Amino acid sequence: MTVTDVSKSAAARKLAHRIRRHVLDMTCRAKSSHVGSSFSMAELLAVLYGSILRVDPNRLDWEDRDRFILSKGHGCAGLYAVLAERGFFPIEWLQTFYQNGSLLAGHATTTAPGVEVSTGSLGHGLSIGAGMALAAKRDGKQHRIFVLLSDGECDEGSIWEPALFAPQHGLDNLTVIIDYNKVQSLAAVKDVMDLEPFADKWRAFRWNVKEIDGHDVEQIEATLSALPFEEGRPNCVIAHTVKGKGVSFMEHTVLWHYRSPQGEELEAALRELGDAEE
Ligand SMILES: Cc1ncc(C[n+]2csc(CCOP(=O)(O)OP(=O)(O)O)c2C)c(N)n1
Repeated sequence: MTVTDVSKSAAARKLAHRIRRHVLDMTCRAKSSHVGSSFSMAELLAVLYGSILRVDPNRLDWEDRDRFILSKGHGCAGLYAVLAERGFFPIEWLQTFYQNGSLLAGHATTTAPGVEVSTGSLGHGLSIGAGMALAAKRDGKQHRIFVLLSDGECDEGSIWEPALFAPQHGLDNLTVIIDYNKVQSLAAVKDVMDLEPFADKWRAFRWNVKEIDGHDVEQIEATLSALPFEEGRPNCVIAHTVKGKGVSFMEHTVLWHYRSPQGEELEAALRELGDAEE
């Protein structure tokens, strides 16, 4: 590993930490949540926005920018946090999250600068991303499309239709990343609609699949830097994660899918996460 790699990883870890601190503050202030959903993808967002995505906060309509779609739009607190950190809008705006009149709505909404697609009705981001990827190919463009799905989301919407469509059209400019935290809103994924053998399903649909630890910034960086994995095939990254990652009593729990951290629980979470500047 080079010195640059080490400092890149340290920066990604720090950014993930700052995302979690913002999300805790935002969901407490708004008395709303999806805190666990944001925590499970903090490292994925940190690496994507830290070093992978070719985006420019000063040129929102740059035609050749990469497109990122947070299909699991209920996790928008994490997305808004990373966009603010990357300078798409002032950090102070995060304090308005989920409040009347705010540009930062309770599900990912394009009123927030940098949000490409409004999402929240689960199961649609991959269809939109596949369409964008096909359009980019036909226009001879080099930009890439990234779609972040949640695992429970794969039970619904139109996930499996673009899963068929993308290989048919050789969309190697399309990458689906799945935040596989094994917990959905009311129960464990395996008890509601088991996805296993999950990687084999995507392979059977002719995607090139990599499985990674979704909290290991070096693995995320190495994997997403190697895109496309294979010419002519769409890319699938199954990121094994922990719902609520970073705060022990939130980890792996259904309770913290939608619970606002308040009082002693907030204090305890803050103690565990530690200082945002460290
Ligand atoms: C079409 C649709 N149905 C139901 C919901 C309500 N809902 C919100 S989050 C969620 C599931 C959350 O679990 P998962 O998809 O695994 O996401 P995670 O938060 O664990 O990343 C559901 C069913 C929705 N947003 N959209």
